[in-house]
Amino acid sequence: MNRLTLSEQFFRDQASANASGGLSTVLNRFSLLARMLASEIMRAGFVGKLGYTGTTNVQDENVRALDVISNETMLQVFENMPMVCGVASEEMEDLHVLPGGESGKYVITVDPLDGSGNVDVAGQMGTIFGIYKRRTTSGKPTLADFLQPGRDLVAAGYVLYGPCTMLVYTAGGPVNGFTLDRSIGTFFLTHPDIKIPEGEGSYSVNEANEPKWDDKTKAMVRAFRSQEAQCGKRAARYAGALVGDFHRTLLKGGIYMYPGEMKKPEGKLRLLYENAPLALVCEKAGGAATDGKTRILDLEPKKLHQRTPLYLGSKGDVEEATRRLQ
Ligand code: FBP
Repeated sequence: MNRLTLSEQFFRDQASANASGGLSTVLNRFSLLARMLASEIMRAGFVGKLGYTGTTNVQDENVRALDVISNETMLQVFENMPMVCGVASEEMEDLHVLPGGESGKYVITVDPLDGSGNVDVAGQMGTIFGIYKRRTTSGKPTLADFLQPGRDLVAAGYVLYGPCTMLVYTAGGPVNGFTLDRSIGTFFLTHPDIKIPEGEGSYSVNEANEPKWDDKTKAMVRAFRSQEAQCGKRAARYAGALVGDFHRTLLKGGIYMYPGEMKKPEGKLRLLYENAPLALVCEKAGGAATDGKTRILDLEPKKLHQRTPLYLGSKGDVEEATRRLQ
């Protein structure tokens, strides 16, 4: 079967978006990053890179060797390419100005290695990315270039590292999924124009957090668990990696939840480089995403590492979960 390659699709997207040509170059860089990290992750066990570094990141999370490697690889891929002037990364406290990108008109938001807790158990992991046009017109990028609502994303997507490596993205149009043929290092279109199913699938939440939730959240999750949700019966699935849980939800339907907690109402997941990019992919596939009250894509970020609760998946599931939380 004559499958489209990722590069060919990028150029089609660029033409339809009347982009200047820079966007496809940026997207091609994420394809390169995906192939490099897929290789790193596959070799990590052999080269003793599965452990912790002994340091903590800005999120006060223990940092694994692969978190550092993934972030450094991402910087190598995007430094000295004229299209991108700055990056906001989960692994870096402040925005990072990319050398050689001063005239670049894009900024990127990246979770280089999502689900890194799965690294030493050969579980699913991912990379999540968003691409914005900078708001300032020249010079070094500022916070204003990054603190944009998700609805202003030019493109967004994720890479899934699992039994196969997939890259799924939207440039404002359809959501297309590509699978890596490792033997020739090329992504091929395998999932054209993905649409999230309605009325079926799984609910995905870490139920061990139930004691931390408020009563409305407990009751809402219990409705899904007890098969009493009006949107239909759901299986329980939780991979412990947002990208893995979302990819299953995108293809099979249902809902992924990371609720806020009584002591941490903002929850765990980060708006700029986790929730907003996946919310764009989800909405372009016909789904929905809220923080339990507001559409994720309408949230105006105030800080680079701002956290929000996340309800992401089939429109009927997300609307019901959100309704039950009011
Ligand atoms: P990072 O690994 O990038 O920090 O992402 C956070 C995350 O690992 C998600 O991938 C995953 O869905 C969630 O945390 C799991 O959290 P918990 O272990 O509390 O259920």
